[in-house]
Amino acid sequence: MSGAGAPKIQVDGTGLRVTVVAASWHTAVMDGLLAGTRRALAEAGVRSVTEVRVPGSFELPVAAARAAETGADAVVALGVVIRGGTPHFDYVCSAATHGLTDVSTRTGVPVGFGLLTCDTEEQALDRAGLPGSGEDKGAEAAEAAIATVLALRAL
Ligand code: DLZ
Repeated sequence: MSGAGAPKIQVDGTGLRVTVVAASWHTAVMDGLLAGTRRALAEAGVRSVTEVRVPGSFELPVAAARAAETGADAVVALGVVIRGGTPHFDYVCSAATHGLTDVSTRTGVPVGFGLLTCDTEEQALDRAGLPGSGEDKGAEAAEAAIATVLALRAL
């Protein structure tokens, strides 16, 4: 999937409570994603930010669900899964993706999807918002979550 065509989203998140749930595998990439999310939330004026770390991306949905059910206006889910030599990659990616989708549609609380599913660590680093990266998926996920809160309020 290409990042070309991504919208430039300007969001005002003043007064929102946002919870960031973040997996712990692939430290360098996760550091970049977290930094991008923090930067985007600060630029959007979000003052109430809670961060929770879970072991792996498989655990993201249950943490996102708890956050959504206990008062967060939006959740940003961050993780990195790198393909290995077994089908494990597909199971973890599928479970995390379906789980996060279920949380957002079931609770009505938007979940920003900052889960990188990559063939190589190089691909993940290029999307992590680090110096030299081509994309900043942590920031994009935060902006999308806030933008969706605002969109839902208009319905
Ligand atoms: C087991 C596993 C593997 C092989 N790879 C990753 C990965 O690349 N990224 C990630 O976030 N988590 C990985 N995990 C851990 C699983 O997500 C999960 O934490 C464990 O299976 C324990 O439930």
